[in-house]
Amino acid sequence: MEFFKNISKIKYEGKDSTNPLAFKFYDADKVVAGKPMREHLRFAMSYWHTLTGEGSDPFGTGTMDRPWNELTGMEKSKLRAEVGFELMSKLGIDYFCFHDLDIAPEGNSLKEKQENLDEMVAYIEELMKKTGIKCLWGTTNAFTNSRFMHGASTSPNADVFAYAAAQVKKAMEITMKLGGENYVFWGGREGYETLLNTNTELELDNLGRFLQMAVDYKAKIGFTGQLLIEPKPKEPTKHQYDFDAATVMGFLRKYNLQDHFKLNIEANHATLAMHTFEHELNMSRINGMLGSIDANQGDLLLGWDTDQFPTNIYDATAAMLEVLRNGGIAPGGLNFDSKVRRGSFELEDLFYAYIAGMDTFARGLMIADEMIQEGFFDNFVKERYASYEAGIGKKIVSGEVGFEELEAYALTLEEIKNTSGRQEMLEARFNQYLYK
Ligand code: XUL
Ligand code: CO
Repeated sequence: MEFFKNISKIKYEGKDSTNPLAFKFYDADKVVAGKPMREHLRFAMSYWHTLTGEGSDPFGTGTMDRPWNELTGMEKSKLRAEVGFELMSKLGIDYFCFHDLDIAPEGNSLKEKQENLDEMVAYIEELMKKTGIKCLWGTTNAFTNSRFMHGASTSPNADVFAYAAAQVKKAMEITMKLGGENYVFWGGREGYETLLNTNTELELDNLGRFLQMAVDYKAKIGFTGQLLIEPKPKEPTKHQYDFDAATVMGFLRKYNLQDHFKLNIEANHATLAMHTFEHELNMSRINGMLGSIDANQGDLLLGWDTDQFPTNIYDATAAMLEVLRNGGIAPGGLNFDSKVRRGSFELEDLFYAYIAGMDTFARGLMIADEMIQEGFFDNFVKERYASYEAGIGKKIVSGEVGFEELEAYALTLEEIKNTSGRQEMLEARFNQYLYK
């Protein structure tokens, strides 16, 4: 059955096209920096926002007009899958990401949930075969059900820890079955509200134990996907343990897990942590930990996770500079952890949203490539640190000197000369690339 009857495969028509159902910049097979755009960007559909999001908010019920609205149970899950695969095929999106709870109903027991998942995995496998669409990552939802009110692996209740473990075990198995290239841990409710009722030390140790169990089980079943942690500073809890990239990397080192995980950086989580998106990507990259990207954007006037489709080319360019400097993002990709606005309730709005997001990152990729080719910014930075390439700077970097030698050297200095950081000149130059 075809659900988007009036929409055919979205084509690239170039930047002057006025057709809202065409790409202006994303030309999947066009080679940029040595490989096709689709291989740089590895776009993925988020199953949750796209297929299970209803458009409800704290003040109102769902608004989304969806063909499955009247259905329940497995029937609803199957229809969602079919619509999702048609959407991806028509948009030319090669991957999807999912939580276990997105693809199958929870059922009345853990056993029933597992059976529902098995049935839906078989169903989705067929759709994958038919369309050639692949799984970028899977994860578990250990935050919606009320049993997770105090967290999952950081819950004060050991039964909840055990239940969450059973969920991750199954979610990892089905991700493997679907050929998932990564498995994500986003900290759900792993955080706390008040120290008056919280043993943070035990909770963090338990989180470390839980992730070690995941590493062990991954090895046991021979799952070869990359494990990813997705930092977020707040929401739903006041203090999320996986605050930002730096916090997560420190945590992983403390529990000796650093070789088994990389980071899934989400743009709106970065801005909630008062960082730029590119800061989080950069911190991950320079530590060899950049694994994947949840591409969205927040509203800087609001303090919560609005998960909007990304349309800001400035930010996308800065992000793609980091991705290119990382030598790419595979086996990770660029998942649109983004949802249409509550008022954009029609099915075709999903197309406009994905087209906007895909074009934004395609344009960002092209501009970032040009910047790297021309080398203006790289040369500026290299020049700025030139004092470390000779003389005393070289000795500092190579570890040849300590405080005593540096004091002796400093005593010989008559004048210290600095040069301008030229921030405004650089920002103007950045704009010139954007508006070419
Ligand atoms: C929540 C969030 C999640 C993760 C997957 O803020 O970003 O959707 O990406 O659990
Ligand atoms: Co996310």
